[in-house]
Amino acid sequence: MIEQVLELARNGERFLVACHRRPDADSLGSALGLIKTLRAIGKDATLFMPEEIPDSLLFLMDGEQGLAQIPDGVRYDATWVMDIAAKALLPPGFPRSEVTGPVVIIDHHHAHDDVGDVVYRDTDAAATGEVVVRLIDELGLDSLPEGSATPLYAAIVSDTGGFRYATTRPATLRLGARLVEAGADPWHVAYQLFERWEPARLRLLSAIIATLEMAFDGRVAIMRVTREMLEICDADDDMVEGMVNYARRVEGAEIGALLWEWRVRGAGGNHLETKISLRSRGNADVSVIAAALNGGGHRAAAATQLNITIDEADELLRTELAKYLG
Ligand SMILES: [Mn+2]
Repeated sequence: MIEQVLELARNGERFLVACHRRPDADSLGSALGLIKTLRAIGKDATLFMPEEIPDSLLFLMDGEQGLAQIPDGVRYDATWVMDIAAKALLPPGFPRSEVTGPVVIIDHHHAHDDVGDVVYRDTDAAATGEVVVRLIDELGLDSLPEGSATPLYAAIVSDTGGFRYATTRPATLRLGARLVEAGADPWHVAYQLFERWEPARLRLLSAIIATLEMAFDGRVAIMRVTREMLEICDADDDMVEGMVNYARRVEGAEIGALLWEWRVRGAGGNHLETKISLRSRGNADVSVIAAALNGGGHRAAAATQLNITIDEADELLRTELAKYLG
């Protein structure tokens, strides 16, 4: 499978590189790392970015400009989509296949559907950024491409929670060292990703923590965030990212859950849906619970989005938790 991907990279001339919907540091860092790599082997590579990039990730762009829309008549030899597990997570306005050429998936998610024409997915990798480094090495580049160290380091730091999660292997740490040797600055990246909260985000954290409820004899910690809470805190949806991890922190809780009232902007006007984010401390496999609720993800982190109210989602979640926990 990697041979097919390498061949595509070598034989094509003009590539588009995209992230999953609502890009995170792994998706965007991998995309930028791949773009620098493709350029290093003499190819033309462009970032497709139809969505606004969260403030905390802007430092990764480093002068790179994303295309929000593909100009008329442009055709690509292939389009790479980074860190994507499901068709539903393709970015909004993802171009038609005549424009994209073959869609190449570079990913590391265990739970996934059959998105993409060519797939290179390493479910042992801690981050898609790690998979990109493998591509760099397999392409025979003798050093990491100029400008790739910081985005790839950020991808790995983000998906391993700062080299803390169980996905962190000796190879992950060695790769971190290699990227730092190549110029990535650990504090700069950690500061941008984790240590730069606006006051509104802290207010939101406080409001979310106030909703904390222990269920199933303390085995599950459940929190929620509503549109009203976001409004009162003057916070936006990007600030909710990662809040679910606070539920996992509760001593004794095997599973942390965050119910998130989510505004969907559609042609027929706005309506509210509910996202459920799940985290496991280690033993529970939350991707099973997410899958039962029409979602997906990893063993330790999974999510779903349901077209029901937050109270209905809460009830449904508890039903599935009861089944899972027995
Ligand atoms: Mn990832």
